[in-house]
Amino acid sequence: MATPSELVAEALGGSVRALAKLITLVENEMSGSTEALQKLYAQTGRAYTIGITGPPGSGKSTLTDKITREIRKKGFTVGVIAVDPTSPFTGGALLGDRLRMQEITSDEGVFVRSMATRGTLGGLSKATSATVKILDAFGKDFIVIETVGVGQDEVDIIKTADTTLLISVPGLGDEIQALKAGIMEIGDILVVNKSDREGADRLVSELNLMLDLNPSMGAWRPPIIKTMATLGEGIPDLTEKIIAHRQFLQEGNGLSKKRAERAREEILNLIEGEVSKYIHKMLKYDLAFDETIEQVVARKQDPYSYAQKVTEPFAKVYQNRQGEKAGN
Ligand SMILES: Nc1nc2c(ncn2[C@@H]2O[C@H](COP(=O)(O)OP(=O)(O)OP(=O)(O)O)[C@@H](O)[C@H]2O)c(=O)[nH]1
Ligand SMILES: [Mg+2]
Repeated sequence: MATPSELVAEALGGSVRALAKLITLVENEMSGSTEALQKLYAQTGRAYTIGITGPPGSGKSTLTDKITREIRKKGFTVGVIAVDPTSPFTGGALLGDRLRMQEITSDEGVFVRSMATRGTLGGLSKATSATVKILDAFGKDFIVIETVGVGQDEVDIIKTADTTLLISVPGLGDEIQALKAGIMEIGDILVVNKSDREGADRLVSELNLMLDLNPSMGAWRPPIIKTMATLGEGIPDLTEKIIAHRQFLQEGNGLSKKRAERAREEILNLIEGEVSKYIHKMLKYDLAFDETIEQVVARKQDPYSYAQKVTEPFAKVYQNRQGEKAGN
C-alpha cells in the first residue's frame, strides 16, 4: 500500500485514484493524514469555493449539477463535495447524488465526492475543509460544496465557501422564517428554485423585503435569481452572478479578509483540537480520572480546582509571557 507521502505525490501528479484514496485517508483521520495535509498545504489557495445550502429537497444537487456544467463550459475544472449530514452511510448519500449528478460524474474534468456524518461534532466540517484543500491542491479551479442548511456543523461547512448560494423554493411556509437568519448571515446570492411552482414571485418579493430590512447589509446586496434547475433555466444568469460576486470580493479586498478570518478560525480549531486530544489522553492514562470523579462526587474535591490543576501548564505559559511583556 502506498504511504501518505506517496499518495500526495501521485495525486499532485494527476492520479485520480490517489486523489480518492487521499480523501478517504483524511476523512477517516487515519494515520498519516495530518502529514499528508502538511505536505500539500503550500499547493492550496488557488481554487474558488462555492457553497450551496438550503432546505432538504430544494434542488441543491440538481443546481450543483447544472452550475458545474456551466462552469465546465467556460473551460474550468470542478470538484464537488456533497455533504449529507442526515445520512450515517456514505454509500446511501452517494447513490442519490450520483443519480442527480449523472452527467457530471462521467466528465473527466469533474470530481464528485459524497460525505456523510462523522462521529464527532465538528468532524464533518473538519473533513470537508480538508477535502477542499486536497481538491484545491489537485488543481480544481472551482469547488462546489452542497449541504443541507440545518445545524452548526453545516453553517461551519458553508463558511469555508467564498460565495454561498442560499436556496429556497415556493411554498415553504414557516421555513421562510428559518431562512431569515441564513439570509442575514451567509447568503451571498439568493436562489428561488422550482420557480415553475406557484408563488415564486411572491417569494422573491418576500426575500427582497427581508433584504431591505437587513440592518447589517454591506456594499454587496445579494441578488435574487429565479431558477428551474431541472430544465437548466436561470443557470447562466446564476453563474454570472457567482463570477460577479467573486470579482466584487477580489476588488474590495473582501476575499483576503474572508480567507484570513477563515485561517484564523481554522488555526484556533486545530489548536483546540490538539489540546483537547492530549488532555483526554492524559486523563485516561496519567491522572487516574476515575478516582477524581469519585472524589468529586463524594465532595472530597471540587471540579473547579481539578480543572485548574490539569490546565496549569497553559496558565503558566501565559503568566510567563505576561511577565516577559511587563519586564520589557
Ligand atoms: N418542479 C421542479 N422540480 C425540481 C426543480 N429542481 C429540482 N427539482 C426536483 O426536486 C427534487 C429534489 O431535488 P434535489 O436536487 O435532489 O434536491 P436537494 O436539495 O439536493 O435534496 P437533498 O440533498 O435530499 O436535500 C428532485 O426530484 C428534482 O428533480 C425545479 O426547478 N422544479
Ligand atoms: Mg442533494
